[in-house]
Amino acid sequence: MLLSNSFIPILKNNPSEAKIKSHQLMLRVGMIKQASAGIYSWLPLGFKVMKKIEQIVREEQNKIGAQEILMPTIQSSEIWKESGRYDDYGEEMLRITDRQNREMLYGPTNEEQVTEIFRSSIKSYKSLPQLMYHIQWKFRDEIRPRFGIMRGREFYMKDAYSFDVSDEEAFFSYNKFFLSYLKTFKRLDLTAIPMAADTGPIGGNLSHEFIILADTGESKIFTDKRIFDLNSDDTQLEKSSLEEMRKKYEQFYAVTDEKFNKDEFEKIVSKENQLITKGIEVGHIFYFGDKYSKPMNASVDLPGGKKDFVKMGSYGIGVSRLVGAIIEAKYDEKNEIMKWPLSVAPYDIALIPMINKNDNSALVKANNIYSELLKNNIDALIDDTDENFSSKIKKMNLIGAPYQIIIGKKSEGDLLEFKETGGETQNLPLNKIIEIIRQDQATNPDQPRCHPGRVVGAAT
Ligand code: 5CA
Repeated sequence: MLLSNSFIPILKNNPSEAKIKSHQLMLRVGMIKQASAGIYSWLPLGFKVMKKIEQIVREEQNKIGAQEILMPTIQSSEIWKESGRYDDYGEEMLRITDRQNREMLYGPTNEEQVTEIFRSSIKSYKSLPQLMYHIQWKFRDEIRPRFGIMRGREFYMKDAYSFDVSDEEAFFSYNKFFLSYLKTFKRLDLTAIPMAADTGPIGGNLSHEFIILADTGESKIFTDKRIFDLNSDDTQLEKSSLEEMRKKYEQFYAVTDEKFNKDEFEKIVSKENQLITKGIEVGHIFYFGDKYSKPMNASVDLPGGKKDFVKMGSYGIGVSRLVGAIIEAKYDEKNEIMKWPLSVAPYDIALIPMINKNDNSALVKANNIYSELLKNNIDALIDDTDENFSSKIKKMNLIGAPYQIIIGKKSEGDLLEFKETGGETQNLPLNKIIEIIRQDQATNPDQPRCHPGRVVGAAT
């Protein structure tokens, strides 16, 4: 893609209304544009990143056997009256009346809708478990929308729901999502810590928030540092292995402030292992048994002939929030350098030719490199504008493709000036560069790579 053809409206300076670095960068490089308070349009750069995150989330859901559906954004109030949440949800719910005077609402979450789908078809334990998810816009009329898409009113969420015959089976489902979340965040190059959490308006008594550390996060956390050394790499998708994995995490104290108890913390965690800091909640999982199935009468036949209400859990990931969370984790604000993880980068590599008025050769060379990269499934952005070199570099550092090639006087012959964004320059031939990027891609093999936009072969 040529920069001159892209809609990437970059601002010269940091927008003054943005208080945290993710919001600053997203406005600065034109990833989003505010439509009204807490509501945003997603422009090409931001949209591309969000869609790549969505795809990773989707693949990891599919791996645990969750089935993708799509429920509407607009729901009928009837089902919410059945569950009893229509009144409880309060002013965060955006209520709408249609022309027949029916009470509708813009869904803040989908427990009721999915329970209604389930109960109309599934009648027997034999069809269980069922795991279903969708990735859909939500609306919550947050009293204080802030930090851009981090706490929006409209936001994009992956929400999944599990249906099981017993508590034991339901914990198995819960643990599958627990593992799936650890793997999802790892593929996004984030360390997310599962923390015991309150259940709020979703309900139930078992819940974990997945938190990434960030000074600008809205969640206060209290934890044993050693939890950061854990990983879930050896976990198998079967009951005992998953239980073991969850126990491994739960052995360490890790809670958000709603669950915090100072005496307990100081008693359980040695001084040197105590960590009190802030973080961003990127996912939240809940087990709530028959909280919805009972009032909504979603029951199944059991093996012995009796009936029981199905046992449910729900599992959310803030897909749009993750765009900001990755920036909070990766953006070097001081030097104004963003380096996206390759798995979600809007472009894999930036080509920066030094063009002057009467010599087009660097751009021709950039186009040839572009075609070669494309053949290898590497998606490049060429800065074909005639701005000066330092402002080109500045711009590309903000856009954040994880690799850069500078095509200037020095790149005569086979060797190119190549670097990881923000890193040291190396002089390498193109085939070696391709090898490095291909290797990086291979650490994330499921990700479909190239989104070539407009092919530039014809440019001169
Ligand atoms: N039904 C449950 C699980 S599917 C649920 O709604 N959980 S939640 O309320 O915790 O939301 C799930 C995730 O959505 C959160 O962990 C957070 O990452 C994201 N999220 C929640 N509210 C917002 C918001 N206002 N703006 C952006 N992301 C949000």
